[in-house]
Amino acid sequence: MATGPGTAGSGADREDPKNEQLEAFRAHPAQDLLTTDQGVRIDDTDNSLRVGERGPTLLEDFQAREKLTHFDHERIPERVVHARGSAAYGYFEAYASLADLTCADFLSEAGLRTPVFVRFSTVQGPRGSADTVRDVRGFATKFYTREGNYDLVGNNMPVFFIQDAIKFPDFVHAVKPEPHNEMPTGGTAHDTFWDFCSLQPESTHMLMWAMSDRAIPRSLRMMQGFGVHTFRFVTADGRGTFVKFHWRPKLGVASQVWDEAQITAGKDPDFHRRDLWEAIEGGDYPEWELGVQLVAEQDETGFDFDILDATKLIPEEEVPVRVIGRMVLDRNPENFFAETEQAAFHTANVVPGIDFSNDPLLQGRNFSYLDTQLIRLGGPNFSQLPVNRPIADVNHNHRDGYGQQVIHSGTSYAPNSLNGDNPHQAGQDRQPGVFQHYQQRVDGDTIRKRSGSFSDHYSQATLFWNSMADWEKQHIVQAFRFELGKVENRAIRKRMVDNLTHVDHGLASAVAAGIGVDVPEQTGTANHGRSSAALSQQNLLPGDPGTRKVALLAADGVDVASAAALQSLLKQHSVTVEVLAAHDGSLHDGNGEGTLPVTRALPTTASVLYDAVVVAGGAESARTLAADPDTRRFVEEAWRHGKPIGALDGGAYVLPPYGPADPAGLSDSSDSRTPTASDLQEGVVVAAPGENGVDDFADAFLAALAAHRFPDRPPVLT
Ligand code: HDD
Repeated sequence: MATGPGTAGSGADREDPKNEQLEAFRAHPAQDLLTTDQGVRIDDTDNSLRVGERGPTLLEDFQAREKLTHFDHERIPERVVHARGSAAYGYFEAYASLADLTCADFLSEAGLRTPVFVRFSTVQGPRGSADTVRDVRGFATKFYTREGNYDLVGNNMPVFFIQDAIKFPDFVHAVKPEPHNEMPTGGTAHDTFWDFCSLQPESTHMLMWAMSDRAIPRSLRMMQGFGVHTFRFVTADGRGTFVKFHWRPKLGVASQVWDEAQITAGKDPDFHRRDLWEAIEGGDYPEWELGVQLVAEQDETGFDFDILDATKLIPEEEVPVRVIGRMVLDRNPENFFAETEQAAFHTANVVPGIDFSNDPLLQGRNFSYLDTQLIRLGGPNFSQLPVNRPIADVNHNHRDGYGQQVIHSGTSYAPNSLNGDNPHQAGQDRQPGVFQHYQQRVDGDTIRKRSGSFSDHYSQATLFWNSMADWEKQHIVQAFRFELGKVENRAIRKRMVDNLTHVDHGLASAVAAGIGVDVPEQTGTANHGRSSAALSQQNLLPGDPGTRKVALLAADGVDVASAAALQSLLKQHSVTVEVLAAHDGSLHDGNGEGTLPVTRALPTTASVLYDAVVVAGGAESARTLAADPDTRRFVEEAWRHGKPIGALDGGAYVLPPYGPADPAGLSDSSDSRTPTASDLQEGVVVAAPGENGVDDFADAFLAALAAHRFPDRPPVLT
């Protein structure tokens, strides 16, 4: 087992057939002489071969030519969408046999583990764009099953912008940066995107999701995933059941706020990538449960929407989600290019027991993914790349092509007599482990027309809006105002507002008021008043603060004992406390009783990179912090972003509502200045002086962390 950088700890040690397969392809750092590609040992790679010390370089220098040529060819085209991504390996574990629904082997047995590779992504931005832009997140899972690879290529939102794949190039041309100036990077706040969407009302439901906080996740580990389309489960005897797939994060669904996301994009453009990587390296393996919504074939048309329409979800109140297994990601890739970049997903990579529906978006995707890999990965042999290789045996008559890695012998055609007609075909009779398409009767005229059952573009957008908590509604309005406020063309703004009147008149009016558009008349479509609790993030918080990151602000004179006690108490709940100070190194205790190691110097980090902030105890430390503009900014930013804020004994001076205007006025005795519980605003926790102070503080602070945000707290400090 490799142990170099990027190889996670215990997760790498479990039994894992995919990992064993990858090991054969790993090249560990050589402890030997440098060679050329041909294995010839090299004496010097720093100087090219030249005529005299100051003379021209010789063409004869095969070493320089090889080195430069390889370098010149190191880049491949990035993905046309979802270019920016991060990935990890892990496993899926089935909870029970689903043999009554599907013959898929990986769902056939309780406890059966299947290796997986999951790549998360943003959609709009290029490979080097920031993680925390407002965008849909890709959630693509490759299951290396014993019956071949199954790819579930989903997103963190359950619907999509368009209904028919033939519109995808139009949509992507509109969402990508403007063609003349290649702006903006990573976001949708520009004219072509809103021009397209305002003219394409089928995008309205997805726009509601994209303008909600779902588009600015706190972490890739705290997002739901959805297969989006209706697929089919198929049993061994050919019976079908429609199925929608849901991934549910164990850590709950949590988001940043928009101001925070924008600052994060500058402070740490790799925020999500780093978070995923560090969680896995640290043994906090992210976990999701896989759920399914099942619809019997005969109930296909029993909804007030079409289940083949990818702009619709099936409300969980109508069809509950049945949980069928869990997925754990416990191993980071070792080489970003080889694994994350070369991973090739394809919606048509299905295994026996899983099949398609006639969703026209899915049908088109089934063409596009294979097609795109041919140009991106340079030919038809990309499934031989280590990350893409199935663990199932591969036997076929495909030959040759760029990058062929296999030395095939014997025949490559069927039928043949020279190799006993091998590899032989399984035949049409149903056999275990052999893919057979679901048999459906199809009858109709050749027609280029959308079904009438796809024509209601607003009811579910309204359902989503109605299901939001007040603060979620506010965020949606603010997001529309931000995005449309950046649209130069006023007619586009107006057209979009007009569309929103069909969702909810209050929403349309609130958006209009912010972007200089006249508040529209109430139009024909009245809000139907229905809602679905499952759609609100308010109902999806974990109730467990595990893996959150807390900043403990401190200075010399800190109360080391209470700081260390807090670190250890929160660690028991998998919460990390990092000590931040003006300088790196360590801090001296005010009582001369020891030192507190500093995790990071304040200038190297930022408030937005933490879930919460605590001001350490100790009067001298508090006095220094209260006078420090960087500390005040840190706390104020956390406050503005609705985060839990805490203070250990004495530290409350630093919290702006309680601290003195003139820090010089601080007395050495902190007790008299400690605010009482009734003074405190939501999400503010202050330790009471005394022996149990830190324990009680830790309990209350953990509860505040689990609540994630306090959107009702006044955003501005008074
Ligand atoms: Fe797509 C990549 C998800 C519609 C064509 N798509 C891609 C990825 C994800 C999705 C997660 C990144 C995979 C990876 O990590 O490598 N796409 C979706 C979802 C859709 C969807 C959930 C709607 C339900 N996509 C869609 C349509 C088309 C495509 C309708 C074309 C007809 N998607 C592509 C692509 C990409 C891609 C151009 C770019 C890179 C790649 O495939 O491998 O083929």
